[in-house]
Amino acid sequence: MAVAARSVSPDGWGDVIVAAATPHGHSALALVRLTGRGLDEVLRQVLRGHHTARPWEDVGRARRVDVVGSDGQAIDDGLATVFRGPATATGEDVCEVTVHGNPLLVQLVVQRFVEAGARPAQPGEFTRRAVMQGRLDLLSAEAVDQVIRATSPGGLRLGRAGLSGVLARRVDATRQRIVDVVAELEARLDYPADELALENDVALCEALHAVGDALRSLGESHRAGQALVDGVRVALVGPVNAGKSSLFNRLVGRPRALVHATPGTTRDVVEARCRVGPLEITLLDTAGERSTDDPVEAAGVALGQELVDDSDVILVVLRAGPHAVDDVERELLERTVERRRLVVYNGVDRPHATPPEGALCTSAVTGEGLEALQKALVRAAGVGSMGDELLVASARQRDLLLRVAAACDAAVEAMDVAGVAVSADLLTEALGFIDELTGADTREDVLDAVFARFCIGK
Ligand SMILES: Nc1nc2c(ncn2[C@@H]2O[C@H](COP(=O)(O)OP(=O)(O)O)[C@@H](O)[C@H]2O)c(=O)[nH]1
Ligand SMILES: [Mg+2]
Repeated sequence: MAVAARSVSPDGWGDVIVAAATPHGHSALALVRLTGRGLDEVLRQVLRGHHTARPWEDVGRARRVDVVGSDGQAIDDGLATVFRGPATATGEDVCEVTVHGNPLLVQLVVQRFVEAGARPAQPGEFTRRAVMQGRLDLLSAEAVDQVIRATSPGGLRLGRAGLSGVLARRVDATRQRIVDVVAELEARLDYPADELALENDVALCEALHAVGDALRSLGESHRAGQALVDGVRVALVGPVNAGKSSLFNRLVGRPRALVHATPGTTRDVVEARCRVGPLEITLLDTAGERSTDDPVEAAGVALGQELVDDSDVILVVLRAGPHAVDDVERELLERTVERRRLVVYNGVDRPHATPPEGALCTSAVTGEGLEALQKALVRAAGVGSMGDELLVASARQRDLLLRVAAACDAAVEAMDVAGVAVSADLLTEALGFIDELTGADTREDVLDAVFARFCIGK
């Protein structure tokens, strides 16, 4: 979503924006934030201090205030704190007003500030201001969003690491290494007869390979990073009566889905969240696979398939036998072969169960194999044997990291074939990608894309 045209003052500050910084809902307190040039003028119309005439002049201290309507009546009372830019969250003057946590009240307070000259903020606009004012680089801004969205302790750690600048420092160091190589290549172009050139070529190529490899593995950590921040959607599919709903209940830890020996019991898609190892997993239980004359069951099967297409991991639940693989199972295995999936044979407690050797096996009745299944789910989500390495959770970051890595590889190849000048050009292009990554090159469309997914008030 594009941010509306802003009137920007000579110091680069934007117009006054306002938004609730806490979620819509009933709570003890809610926070309304404002920032921008001309903040005092807005506050002067809306805030009435209990103990001081102009609470906005009492910088950095929470002051008791009434939020006053245009009729002079108090809408609510609360605390207001004003911070003066540039040493603030946005780099501009900021005011935080705490009121009672009623969504209707919050709406009235925001509306009142708008009447007094503020503008409702766009998603992420506060953080965007911080980037525009040089208070945050783009990597840290994305980390703010990750800290807010994280669904697991690992996701929180990842976001916090981004905020602390670890990722930015790693990227800066890489940039410097590439700049050094470009400088060396430019020197070659100026002094082509340098006798050391050949020997140095090997060292340069090794340096570039190392940079490319490191960035590629960082870029590829995106799947694990995203799983930790956003969680993972896992859909259970399989023939009727394989035990999908029973396994679903086992994983969720409570009898959430209906289980019955009657085939076709599950019709609607049932969704529940559970914690599996380090991850928050959203499990989807679907209607069993079979051709049916019942239009409601058929609609359930179709809905299930749509949601399955949208999930990160597919858990194919088959009966542990004894029986040969039938057509329904064969078709299901073929249909999901390209997807990230786990095949589990359920019902190993039954007499004569004959699951294939080495397969993942469970009993939803005794709980056998559940732990192994949970571990396999975590691995399938890409969060296998992770140590404390740095991860990225933004697709934008992944794409740019992989582009820089590819440019480094191409530059190495060009050294032998197309020549040093081409290598230098490719690396200069790579530096452009790095600048886009960190936000050193803050193009409006890049900022639009990054902040569109933020929540309003952040
Ligand atoms: N013995 C045994 N029975 C199971 C197991 N899992 C499910 N069942 C039974 O199989 C029937 C169908 O189970 P359900 O979870 O509704 O299957 P779904 O159609 O795949 O969702 C029920 O009677 C369950 O009690 C298992 O691991 N062992
Ligand atoms: Mg079921």
